[in-house]
Amino acid sequence: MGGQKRGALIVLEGLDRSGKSSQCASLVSFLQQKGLEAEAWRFPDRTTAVGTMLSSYLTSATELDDHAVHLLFSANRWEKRALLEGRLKAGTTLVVDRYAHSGVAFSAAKGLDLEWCKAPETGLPSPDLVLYLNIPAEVAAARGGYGAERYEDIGFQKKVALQFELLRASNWEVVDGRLSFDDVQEIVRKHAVSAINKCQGGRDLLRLW
Ligand code: FDM
Ligand code: MG
Repeated sequence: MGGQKRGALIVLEGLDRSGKSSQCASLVSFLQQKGLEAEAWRFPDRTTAVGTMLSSYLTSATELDDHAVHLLFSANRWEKRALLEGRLKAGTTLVVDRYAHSGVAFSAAKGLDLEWCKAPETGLPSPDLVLYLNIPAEVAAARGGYGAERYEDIGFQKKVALQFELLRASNWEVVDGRLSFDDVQEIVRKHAVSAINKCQGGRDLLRLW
């Protein structure tokens, strides 16, 4: 074959304060130290025009209809799609802090129909691996408390956790987020390396859902 081997799309998901951001950063450094091409990504990407609208919604500077904001979160992924696919095809592994699963879980937790929430994400690149950092909402909240952003509330996070459970699929690995940072890190690394090897072995890039 001889073509360039693609990178893996690895997504970390979980409730707020489940440890996603620190584990993403740690995984990217680990992969880079192994000599692999790897980049840290996150959604929402607040640097774009759509991302600016999302950021002001999340800080409650603005109000938006639940459906409208759902579509903006999705648009924020679609506007990065070409770049994301280009990176993967060039051989770079992307470690992404939240993706379409957060999009669906947070909106469905507000009461929007699950299938309606999934529809705009249809056709986006499917993660090769979703690492779900599983943590009870109470434990997450006790970790230094939440900030002041919208959704940072135990009652709401419990609803989000129920929606995440409905999205679990065969490309998910559920990791116990109550383990120590080092223990979670070890499990995350093991699954990530295995996913990268499968992609280098020619695994096709699939589409949601
Ligand atoms: N969030 C995140 C959504 O509601 N929909 C989405 O599609 C995404 C990606 O935005 F409360 C929510 C989840 C979280 C908030 O995310 C901001 P960060 O990771 O805390 O910046
Ligand atoms: Mg947050």
